[in-house]
Amino acid sequence: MRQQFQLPGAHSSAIDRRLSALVRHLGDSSASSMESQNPNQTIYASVTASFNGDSVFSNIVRAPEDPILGVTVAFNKDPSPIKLNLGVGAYRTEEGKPLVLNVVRRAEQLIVNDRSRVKEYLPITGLADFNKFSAKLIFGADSPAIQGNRVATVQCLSGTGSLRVGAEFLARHYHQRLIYIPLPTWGNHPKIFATAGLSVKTYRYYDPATRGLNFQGLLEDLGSAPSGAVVLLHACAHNPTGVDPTLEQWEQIRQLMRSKGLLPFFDSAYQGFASGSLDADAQPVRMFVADGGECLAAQSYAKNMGLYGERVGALSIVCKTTDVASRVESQLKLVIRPMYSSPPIHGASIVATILKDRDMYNEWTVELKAMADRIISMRKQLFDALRARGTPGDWSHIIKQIGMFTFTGLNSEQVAFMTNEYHIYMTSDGRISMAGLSSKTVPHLVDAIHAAVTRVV
Ligand code: PLA
Repeated sequence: MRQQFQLPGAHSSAIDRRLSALVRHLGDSSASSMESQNPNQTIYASVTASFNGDSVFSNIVRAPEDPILGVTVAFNKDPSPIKLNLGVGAYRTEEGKPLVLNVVRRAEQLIVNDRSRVKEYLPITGLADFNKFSAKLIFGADSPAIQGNRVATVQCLSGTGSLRVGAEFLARHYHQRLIYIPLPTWGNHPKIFATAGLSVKTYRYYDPATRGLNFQGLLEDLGSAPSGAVVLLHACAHNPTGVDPTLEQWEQIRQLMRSKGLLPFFDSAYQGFASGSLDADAQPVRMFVADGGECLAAQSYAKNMGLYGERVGALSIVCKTTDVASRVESQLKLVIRPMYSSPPIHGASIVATILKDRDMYNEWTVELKAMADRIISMRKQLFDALRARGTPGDWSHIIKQIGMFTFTGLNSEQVAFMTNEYHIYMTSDGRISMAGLSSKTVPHLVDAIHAAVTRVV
């Protein structure tokens, strides 16, 4: 019997010995009982087979890199000293360095020095103060929904995790499984919702001809959506287009959606990054809450507090009554517990420390405004430089668009050319992260765009 354990043709006696020891160990315990149940198919056979050659995963097909995060993977492999990463939406300083906000460092110091803080598990719903202040941040301190105690807020893993928990909740408990997302939208949206089991449809949003909002198309598509359908709305600084509805247009969208009973699901990943004001950027969400109706909102602190890798975010579900909100929260716990049990403590403690303290909150708003202003100034510099260079095309959309990204209108061949010839990395849809640009790198980008539009058609 033991002969079965021999590896045919194996020359490594060390491996042989370890394998034999392992199989003996298995044979002494579980294997013998399995053998007695099924004498023709022993565990020995499967152990030797997997060591013999073919992996049990040998049929796995290699997956493509993520269209956004894969840009960074390619960028990291490029040895060129002039390379520039305008792919992922991550803020960089004028020196091209990632930024940790001073107020975040200050909050971290306080946390580290506070010996009463421990590392116990948070509740399933996360840090209570974090949830309370996050809801206030997006809905406003005087929000009727907060005052009426009818918001269920749970701490989640940044914006993505908040969207995913919201999607799972809807798939389990909401009568309509259809969600409408804008065309185009952040590339992860359709995957998040489809993975949760929702059916995903698009509504018209961007008009390539005007490089602006296709408002008519949007109204028509939402107008013909079935009653009760969920609608994903970017709260501000639409990704990838940088095109937002005006407040008047938001009001029309609100009226249409409420009249048809469509359920708004806001993705708020850039609060404060669009205008530099946290309150102004939350205005569209607050309009929908002010009418007393229900909605979902996913918040991320990745960009506006620079907490990318800390994975801090919140999902809020605004309900009609306190009782419904508390039942909703009880079900959110059932979604979260088998997914990741409870959220991490550190990032949420940073956010809560800052949001709770008036002085730190103010310091944050100043630093946030400085980031937003630097992005706005990069728009102006890029636009001016393209004009000065005489690059063919109307580039006014660069200064009209809002938030972290410019949707340049460059096609995928032009993008590939810029990457190959100029080592400039961006997503293939022509989106560039303005936050990755600096005064020093504008001339290089302008050279690349000029060459792309004059040489690659
Ligand atoms: N929603 C939108 C609209 C986003 O653009 C992003 C991030 C998220 C949610 C999720 O962010 P979070 O999970 O980190 O909080 N979009 C980035 C990064 C900045 C990415 O693709 O993950 C982007 O480059 O588009």
